[in-house]
This record gives sequence, structure tokens and C-alpha cells, in this order.
Amino acid sequence: MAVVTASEQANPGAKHNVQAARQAYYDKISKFHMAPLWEVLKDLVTPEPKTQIQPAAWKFSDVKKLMLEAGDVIGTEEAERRVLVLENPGMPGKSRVTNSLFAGIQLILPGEIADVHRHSASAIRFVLEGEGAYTAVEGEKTMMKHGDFIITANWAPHDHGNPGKQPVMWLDVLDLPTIIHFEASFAEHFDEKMQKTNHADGDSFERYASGVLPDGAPATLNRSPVINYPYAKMRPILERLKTTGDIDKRHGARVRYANPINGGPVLPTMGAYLSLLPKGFAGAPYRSTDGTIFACAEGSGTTVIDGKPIEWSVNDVFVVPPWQRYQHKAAEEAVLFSISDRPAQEALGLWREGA
Ligand code: 1HN
Repeated sequence: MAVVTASEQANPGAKHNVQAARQAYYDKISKFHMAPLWEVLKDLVTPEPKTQIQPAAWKFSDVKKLMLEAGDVIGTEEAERRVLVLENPGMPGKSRVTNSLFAGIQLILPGEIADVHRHSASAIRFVLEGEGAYTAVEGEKTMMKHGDFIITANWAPHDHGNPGKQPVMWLDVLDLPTIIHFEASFAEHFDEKMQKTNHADGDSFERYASGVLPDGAPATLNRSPVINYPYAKMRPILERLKTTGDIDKRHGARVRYANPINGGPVLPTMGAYLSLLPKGFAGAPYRSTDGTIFACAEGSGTTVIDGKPIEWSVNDVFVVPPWQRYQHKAAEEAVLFSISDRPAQEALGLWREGA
């Protein structure tokens, strides 16, 4: 930013001297670790959000092929987690899909174990393809099926394994860039490969998300106690909303994954939705400050982001940058999963939406 002073306006020849004097002054103050705010103010305080994040899509036809090739070049044991990072093209090398979230695709092959660890970052998994693998979280071992939404809250011990016959792939989303931003990242490994599990598959869902709570359950909890929100339980609810016409003109027939303790988001840093776009849906334009990751669970469609169409079908992943206007269209009935940092922004009083 160039500030034009009154003396410069009166005498343009003075401009060079003024700039030179300023630069000398900036050089001087830099030795004291100080800098002029007025040179950067316009980049810092913007009338609207500015982002380096770009709209982007990962087609499952490419992803699947590349993931299976990863299976040839490295084992889960050596990799610890065989994950390909979905790099936002606007921030290559930064291991993030939005400024606050990490996204990756994980593959676990038959016979493999991804051993038990825990970290400060919270994770969610949205299962794409294959059956026969499990994830174990905080003592519950749950089988992973297409469309299942699985939560690993921060510091929860977790391990995965595939005793089945098929390669299994899922979308991992972590709040890792947020945790790294706060420089509050811890991690630890356990000696055993698998944690001991004493809760049956589906235990936390049945125990907490069936209209009752175990007597004595905490009155507040900043993350959901449910480990797996199975697609088989969620999908019929979308059908109910569709049947009664409860269809948002922007989002379709949509449910929000909720913490049954308080109705809040599943995690303090990440919130997720599952949405049915009826056949022929042409959504109204929408934008919000939370850059959002979408994964298609069923059907196909097009999302127009800032005027540019992104076509998607089953298991494709795409990202909408913060505050960019988008519009979903579906020629056939489709189901979209979405996840963003909205709860974190809401907790800080920052979140905004608009048309
Ligand atoms: C991680 O621990 C997992 O446990 C997946 O499956 C993806 C990405 C970055 C850092 C840790 C997992 C991850 C991750």
C-alpha cells in the first residue's frame, strides 16, 4: 500500500525522498522486530474473506486406481497409515484441503493392521468403498461400511484392521491444520498393535442415540460419545424428510450429525451433514464462511462454484472454499456428505452465511 502524503501531492518530486526515508525507517525498526502496520493493513483487515483455497475435485475413478497403486509401493505397517493427502491446489505442500482441515484417502488391504495411536487432532472417517475392515475407537470395534460416518475425538486411542477379503477405502478428515495453528499438537503410540475392545459394534450408537441416555451420562460433553453413525440408520431419515417435503432450497433434505448429549456438533472443531438432493433438484445459491468438503454417497450431480461447474458421482470428493457462492444440481437423486469447521467458527462468533 502506498500512502500519498499532502506534501507529495503538492510536490510530486518529493515522493522519491519520502519513500526512501520510509524505507530507511522500516529497515531501522526491523532490527527491533517491529514493522509498519499501515503497509499491510489492507491485507489483514479485509471487507470480505480472502482465501488461497481453490475449488477442487478428486474423482474416485482416479483416486481408486492411485490408492491401489499405493498398496503396491508401501504397506500399512511401514506407512503407519496409508493415506494420500488431498492437497488443495491453492496451497500445495501444506497438507490441507481447506485452511483449517486436512483431508486424505486411506486404504487398508486384507490382512493389514494400522496400529493403535492417539493424537490431539480429531478425525472423522467417511467410508467410501469395500467391506470387511474395522476401526476401533475408545474400546468399541465397529465395522466400516459405505456411507458410515465415524468419529475419533481428540486423544481417543484408535486402530484399524482388515480381516476381510476386499481393499477398503475411506475419506479421513482431521482438524490437524487447526491444531498445528495453535501449536498444541501431541501424539503417542501404544505398545500393543490393537486396543482391547469390550464394546460391541454399534454399542455407542444404541446406547446414546436411541432416545435415552445411560443414567448418569454427563450433562455436557463437547464431543459426541457415538463412534459410528451408520449409513443404514441415516439414509431412511433422509427418505422421511423427502417424503414430507422437508427440503431446504439450498441444501436439500439434510440432517446434521448431532451429539446426543446436548444436540451440538459431533466435535468442537468439525461439523457434518448428510443431504439428499431429490431428482431434478436445482439448489438456490448459498455461501458461508466455512470452507466445506463434500463426498458423494449416492447418485450424481453438479455443483456450480463461483460460476464454474464441478461434476461429481459416487465416492468423488470436492471442496468449496470459504465464502464462495455455490449451487447444487442433481439430475438424478443424490446423497452428499459434507464436513467443515463451522462449529469452531460458531464457537468464536465468526460464522456467517449468505445467498
Ligand atoms: C491418522 O492418525 C489417521 O489414524 C488418518 O487413521 C489420517 C492424517 C494425518 C495425521 C494422522 C488414522 C491421518 C492421521
